[in-house]
Amino acid sequence: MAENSNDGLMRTLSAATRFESQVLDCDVIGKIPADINGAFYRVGAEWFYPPKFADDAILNADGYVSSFRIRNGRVDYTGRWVRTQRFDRNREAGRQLFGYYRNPFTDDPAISDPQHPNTRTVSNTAPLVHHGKLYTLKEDGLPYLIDPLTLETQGTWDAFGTWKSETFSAHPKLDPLTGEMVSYGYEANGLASDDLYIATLNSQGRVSDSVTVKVPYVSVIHDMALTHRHVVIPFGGYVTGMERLREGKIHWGWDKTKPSVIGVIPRGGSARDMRWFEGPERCMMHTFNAVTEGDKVILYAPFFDSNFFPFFPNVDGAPFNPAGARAFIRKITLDLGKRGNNWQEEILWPMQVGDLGKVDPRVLSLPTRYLYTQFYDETKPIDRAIVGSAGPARPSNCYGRFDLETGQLDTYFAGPTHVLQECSFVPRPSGQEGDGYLVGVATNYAEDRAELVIADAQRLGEGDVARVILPFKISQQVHGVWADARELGLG
Ligand code: V55
Ligand code: FE
Repeated sequence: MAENSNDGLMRTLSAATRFESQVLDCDVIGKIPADINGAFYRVGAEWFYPPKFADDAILNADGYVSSFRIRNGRVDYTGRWVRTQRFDRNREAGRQLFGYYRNPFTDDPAISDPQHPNTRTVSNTAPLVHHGKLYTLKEDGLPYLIDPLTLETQGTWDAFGTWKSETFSAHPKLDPLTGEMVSYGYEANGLASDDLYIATLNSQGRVSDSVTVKVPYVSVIHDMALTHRHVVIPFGGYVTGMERLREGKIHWGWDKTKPSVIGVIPRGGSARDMRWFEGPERCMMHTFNAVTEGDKVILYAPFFDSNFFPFFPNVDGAPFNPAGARAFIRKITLDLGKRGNNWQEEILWPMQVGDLGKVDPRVLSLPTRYLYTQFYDETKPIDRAIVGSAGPARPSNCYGRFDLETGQLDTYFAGPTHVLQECSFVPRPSGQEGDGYLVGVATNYAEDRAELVIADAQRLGEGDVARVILPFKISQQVHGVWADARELGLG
């Protein structure tokens, strides 16, 4: 897998750090801007007990939540396991009771209620901050409520009884103008079900509108996009079914003959308003943003050419092809004014990028100028003797700000021994789009530790303004989010 861009994810995630920790008043290099007051929440995955099957997906490892609380230029770090039902049952048994990723038929016989998703979800994918609460998310179950200060797990959440799906996406979208959340659950009514539930939640966290539609085929629907008028649902390539699950296989296989699909439904629309567009083979995981312009829906997303995950095997038996696991920043235009299928796709920058992208949350669903993501810049110096042995083959050494207006790329370079995880955007209060900071964790392979880097998002080329030093490495995050202190009443 040497050239596979997810090599780093595989390796760093398999070495669990396992402990819970709190570091008060962390060492800081540089100066943390005084206008930053809030917390950077991260969610990732580590095996508390080793997996039952060595070839299982790392996506099946236990959820771990962490936070960097920043105030008055000072930082406290906290990291804890998410106490899911599954985590507690494993702890009771003293071993791993759960089998393959999203296949309850491979669980230990001690699990008596395998059909209920919340016995299995590991809540390891993304933090969510909405209506003054913090949650951890995983697309195969319900959110877990987390105390934003102590990171204690406080149980599952079903939008106060209003959420009508067994699952809840790890990537709901927050409308910055209305305070609404739009979210969805796929395989909404049981394992391999073709029901897709899409719902709007009001600013109090209650479902105000929902619809259930049938998908063209059951696939990973990992992320969505939101415009001021439409909900956009991309997926493709991965397939499942009760047959493969009963055979004891991992939940997903890759079927290169399947089209990629984008569903578009007006916000508040009914099932008959849903339109499905088909495109070429693609692995459609994360989005940046989308916008509706007249009759056109325009989606910006770092999609892969083909299967990104080596542990979800090709259904035709072909070996995993690392060359297909490459993400590029794409612009996909769908014309709702035309009948039938239409799909225009353009690659906006020639280089391969990491697929964990962000926009300034103030422009989510709205016209957008800047996309941010991590990528590997081969022209920057890299200490192969240090990173090469322990780190990934294509280390993300830069954060990029990709300017959709001018085509310009500004880069933050973390240093020759540093590998960056996903960034998050910290808006500067009352500023315009792009006015703020990028924060993200770097693994420093020279010092064997983690550092939180903070860079001015409008001056990425000047390097970071501060680095928060942890005296140890921390686990790979899947996703993170910045929360202003006022959003969670942190003080
Ligand atoms: C993804 C991550 C997941 C998952 C399904 O990045 C897809 C995509 C961390 O868990 O379960
Ligand atoms: Fe994700």
